[in-house]
Parts: sequence; C-alpha cells; structure tokens
Amino acid sequence: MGSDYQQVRAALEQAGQQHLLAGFDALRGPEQAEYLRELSALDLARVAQLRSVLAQPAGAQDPRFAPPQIFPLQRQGSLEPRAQTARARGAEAFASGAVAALTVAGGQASRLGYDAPKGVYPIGPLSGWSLFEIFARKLRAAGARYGFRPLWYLMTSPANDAQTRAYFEERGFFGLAPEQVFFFPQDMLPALSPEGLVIRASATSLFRAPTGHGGVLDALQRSGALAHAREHRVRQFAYFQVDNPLASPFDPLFFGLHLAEGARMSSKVVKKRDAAEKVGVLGYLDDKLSCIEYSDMPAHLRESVDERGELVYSAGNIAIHAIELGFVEELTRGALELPWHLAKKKMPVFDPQQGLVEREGIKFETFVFDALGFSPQSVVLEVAREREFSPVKNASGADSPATTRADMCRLHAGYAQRAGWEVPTAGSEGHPWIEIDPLLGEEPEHFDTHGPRHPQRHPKGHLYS
Ligand code: UD2
Repeated sequence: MGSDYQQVRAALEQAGQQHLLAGFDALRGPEQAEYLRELSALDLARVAQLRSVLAQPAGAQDPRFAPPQIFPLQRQGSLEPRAQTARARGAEAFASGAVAALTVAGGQASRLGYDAPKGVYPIGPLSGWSLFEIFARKLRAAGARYGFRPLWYLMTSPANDAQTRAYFEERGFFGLAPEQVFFFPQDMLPALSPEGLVIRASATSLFRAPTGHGGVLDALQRSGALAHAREHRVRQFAYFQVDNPLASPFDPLFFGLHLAEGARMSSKVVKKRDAAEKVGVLGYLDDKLSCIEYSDMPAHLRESVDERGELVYSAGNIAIHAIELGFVEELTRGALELPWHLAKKKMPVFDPQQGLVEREGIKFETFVFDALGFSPQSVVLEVAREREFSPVKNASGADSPATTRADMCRLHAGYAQRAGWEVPTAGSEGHPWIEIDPLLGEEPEHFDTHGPRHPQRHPKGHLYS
C-alpha cells in the first residue's frame, strides 16, 4: 500500500472512522485510487463537529413561543397610507437595481419523485412552462415594469448544478441575458449512522447530502456570488424557493416596508390553513423572531386556538424573505453558527459485506429562517395565499402539481375577469383552464390598463401570452 493509503488510514483511525476502509483490499487499482481521493477530501474536522451535534441532548420540548407582530393583509387606519408610501419606496429600490432575486433550488425533489432539478418541472397549466421559465418571465416583467435589469442568484447543488446550467443554456436563458443569472452550488455534507459513523453510498464513494437551504448564506459567500452582487450595486436579495411558482420576487410593498423599517431580514407569511398544514410557523422564541418547523412544533402549540376558535400560531412561513446583502456579509464573515437540524431517514447504505441495504441515517441541515433571529428588526408581512403561495412538493394530493395548476388557473381567471378577457367555463376539476404569461401582469392592478385580448386557443383552455 502506498503512502496515500497510510496517511488516510491514520487520519481515519484517529477520527474513529476506520470502518470506511473495510473491503478496500478487494477493490481494483483504479477503484482504490478513486476511493482514496474521495476519502482524502472528507473533512474530518467537520465530521467530528457533526458527531458532537449528534451527541447533544434534544432541545427543550416546550419552547416559550409568542405570535409575531404582523403587517396585516386587511389594513385599517394609518396602515394603508403606510403601505402606499412603502410601495413607492420599494419601486424606487427596484428601479435603482438594488434588489436581486435569490432562489434556492438545491433540494433533491425526492417527495415529488422527479428525476431532474425541480426547477425544470413543467408546471404551467397550459403553457407547460417550467418553474424556472415562469420565474425568468417574472424577472423580465419586473425589469420592464420598473426599468432595470434584474440579476438572479440561483443556488443549485453539486448533484444538479450541471443539469440546471445546461437547461438554461438550451433554452436561451428564457430571454434573460446569460450574465443576468449567477449559478452557485451549495455544499454537501456526509450523512452519519446513529452511532456517528460516516455512511458510504458505494464501494468508492461516501453518502453526501445537501446542507439545507441555510447553506445559501455560506454558498453565496464562498462562490463569489456575494462579491459579484456587491460589485453590481445589489443591496438586497429577494429570496424565494424554487417550488412556489406564485412567488413574485419583486414586491414593492414588501421591500418598501423592509427598507423603511431598517430591517436586515424580513418574511412573508400566510394564515395557516389548519393546524396540520406542513409549514413552519413564525413567532418570537425567547424574544427572538424565529420559525418553528412543522415537525418540531409541539401538538399543544400547533393546535392552540383563541376564544374565536382561530389558531394562535398561524403565521405560516412561505419561505419568501427580503435579506440585506450586508447582513449576509456579516453573518458569513466569521464562523456562521446557524443551528443544525437533524433529519433521520432510511437511506441506501453501502455495506462491504451485504452491498446496498436500507438503514437509518442522519442528514445534517441548516435553515435560512434561523438567520431571522440575528436581525434586530424584521417585517412580517401577511399576504394572500391564493396570490403568493402554492408550492409543488408531492407527486399527488396536497401541494402537488395538480393543486398548484388549479391555483394558478383560479388566480389567472380572476385577472382575466378584471381585464374583461374571455374566461372559459370551469372544467370537471372545478376551475376554468386558463393561464396568463407573467409578462402580461402578475398583480390585479397590472390588468387595469389592458385592452381586450385574444387568447391562444389551446385544446384545454385559454393561454394569454
Ligand atoms: C419548507 C419549510 C417550511 C415551509 C415550506 C413552504 C424548511 C425546513 N421548511 O418546507 O417551513 O415554509 O417550505 O413551502 O425550510 N433546498 C435547497 N437545499 C437543500 C434543501 C432544500 O436548496 O439542501 C430548497 C429546495 O430546493 C426547496 C426549498 O429549499 O426549494 C424547500 O425545501 P424543502 O422542500 O426541504 O422544505 P419543506 O417543503 O419541508
């Protein structure tokens, strides 16, 4: 055995991870070389840190949690004038080019069961436009509306980065200039067994998983995206997830309020549909704005209702944030300490004796909303679910392509009605099949000045493009 092997062996033994060399002798020469490269790249200090997280006792089961202060959807008194002023301020910020879009698209789309980057999924009810194409059109629309050239920072993962870039190339960046889109991959981390042993994915590779969307902060910094944004006079990021085609990154009200408040990170919320809905909930946790993930929320908090029978903890996180660039710079300057969240899952584990077997493993993730607690001021803006939130998560049932398409059709039918355009009659699914290109408008007011328009006839319904 060569000195590389000896070195790797010594390091693994010291870290208590020597099981990774089981079966090494049985590998052929090139495979041994490949596996040694993989093992040398393993950050054992990081692994030791993750092991210590695993050894920590679980957090308090009964957090002191209080609902957040919300800028509400139904506005009375001085709030509407405040909203008007904010809209003007947000529009000015967009026009000056100070706000760039930031999308997290590094997830594995495992619940959707889609074997490509989720952003490639054809979600347009009639157009078949992908999630990425819909967002690209929204960016172009915002650019035309406010008179600027939006930049788009798009986080991929090492597993889907090449496919994502190739897709944009093939489709001519959907009418954006290539230099408007900055792709950057997030980090991957090894998964551990419950005993803290690094898991193998095959005879020559380790099991690595994306680090959660909290990885976006580090990845912005490491990839040079943050420096690029600063050079291009970006001051704020409009953050959203790739799974929600109703997200409208450039919302003047949201950014106007965020800027007026001097907030460093702000969030949009919708009223939770019911106690069981799988969204995180925003609130003050020990006086800091936080989001408690649905799976971590104790049942008595989740189900708690007030005297009118309404949910007390109802500020559903739709994962749309305004994030100040300087805030990301500060957070990533030193060691960024977002808390780790552990995801215990059955995963395919390579065992040198038995080959691939299903075993329990643990993935380590950080969540971007945990940065809210570092922001001294934040705006929490309540928005209408039907306008801004319909995520594609599952292959069928709730939050699936079928429900998202139905929501898009209903929303667009309302816009078409407002503009006096023809709306087809509802189909058996209970909604008309209609879709409007975001380039024509994506808020009710955008349709007030439109004259009559003729749809493209589509076998299923009306596509206005
Ligand atoms: C997320 C929120 C939940 C709620 C909901 C709204 C978390 C943990 N939960 O639920 O509170 O707000 O969204 O839709 O955030 N991603 C990456 N890299 C990763 C992991 C995820 O880029 O390593 C992206 C992924 O591509 C997707 C988004 O983050 O766009 C959400 O990830 P998820 O589907 O795991 O989160 P989910 O649905 O459990």
